[in-house]
Amino acid sequence: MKSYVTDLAVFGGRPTFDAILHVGSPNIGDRKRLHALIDDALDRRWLTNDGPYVHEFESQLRDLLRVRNAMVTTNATTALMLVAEALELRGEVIVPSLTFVATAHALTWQRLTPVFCAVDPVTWTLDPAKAAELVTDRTTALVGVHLWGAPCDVMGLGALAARHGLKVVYDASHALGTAVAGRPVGASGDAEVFSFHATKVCNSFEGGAVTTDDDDFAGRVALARNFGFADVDHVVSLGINAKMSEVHAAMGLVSLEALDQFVSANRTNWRRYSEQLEGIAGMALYDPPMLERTSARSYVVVEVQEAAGLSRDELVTILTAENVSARRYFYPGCHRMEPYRSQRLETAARLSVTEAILDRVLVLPTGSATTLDSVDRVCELLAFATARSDEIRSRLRRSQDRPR
Ligand code: T4K
Repeated sequence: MKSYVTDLAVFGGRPTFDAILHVGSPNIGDRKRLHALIDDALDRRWLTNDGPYVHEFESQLRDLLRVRNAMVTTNATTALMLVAEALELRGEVIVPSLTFVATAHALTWQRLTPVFCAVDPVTWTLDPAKAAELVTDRTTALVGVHLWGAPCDVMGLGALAARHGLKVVYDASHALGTAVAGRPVGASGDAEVFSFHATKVCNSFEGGAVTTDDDDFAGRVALARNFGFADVDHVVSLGINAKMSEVHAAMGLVSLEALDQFVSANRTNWRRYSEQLEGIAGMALYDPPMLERTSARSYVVVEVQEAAGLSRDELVTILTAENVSARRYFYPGCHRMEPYRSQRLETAARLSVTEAILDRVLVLPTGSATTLDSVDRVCELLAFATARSDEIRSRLRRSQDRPR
């Protein structure tokens, strides 16, 4: 508990946390079960290439997401690349700049041109009306991102795609556990892509998946994932190695078994953040109003508004010194990262909503490794800092001005 501004670690006080409280600390399921599964794989001497755990993981994903096909991959970035290859995308693809850079990089790696589009100011997901303005005769697809588990305007994007004969792909890396009107995301558009990276609600250390109801397309993805092999000695298309190993699939299975527990921990933390942040000026919890949506609450995303009296970056400085690893995801936006920054200078003007969000966004720690006590202490810090914003700001400025 801090009593004076000088108690803050940024001004020399003792940090609130002895060890770093990570924003993406992994959820870890039953270790004994994981070890047993790995032992079995070793005994079986079948370590990768379409093994039994990969099959089981895919089968469980199909059931969970209520989708006809789920193909697991090394990670979501390669999953996006496989989708672009299997859909034979060419030319330009419309995509939000408000996403992890992997969404854009996967397209660029496929020699496609990402065209960065504005997001809706309330949902922060791809705005179909703005996307419509960017369609040219070179456009072949739209890639929507279910940002922080908030589903895109699937109807609006689907209608736009149908009008122009475009493919639609959803980057659902954040959206395991999101359902709209009781239906899990995973079966919309031509394909959806999930991530099972260590920081995701369900992780396989590294991993991803392509999900789709289209069986022919799924067959093409499965081929592309394994060098294009249709059978032994029989290569029928361009492919790459994007196969998930048995150890990764074992971790995925153990994570899925504990998914309800992880989601429950997230929801408990989210409610506590919601209660605590309500009383703090300028701390608006991102929770877009969407009808009949359920969310795994895997992310706690705060918009730092004027009323906080401190900027988002000042708060990040304060929290980091206290050993709270809060992040500015996805600052400064793909369009301000290379290679995109040097390529298209006109994008910044049309991305003013995106840039305003990226200047204010603060992602706070959650997940099963974050206790309610930690949530309380993070919120206490935010309450303390915002209540003494004037003094803190002038001290921060003075310390910046001081010669080193
Ligand atoms: N599309 C979207 C919308 C995405 O958000 C992502 C990935 C992708 C596509 C691509 O998915 P993958 O190809 O990765 O499957 C992290 C993740 O690496 C990345 O997967 C994720 N999004 C992104 C949002 O976050 P970084 O660069 O922030 O990672 P890093 O190493 O800074 O770690 C983040 C936090 O988690 C830190 O507080 C440290 C902590 N952490 C991390 C790891 C790996 C741990 O405590 N333990 C760990 O094992 O990207």
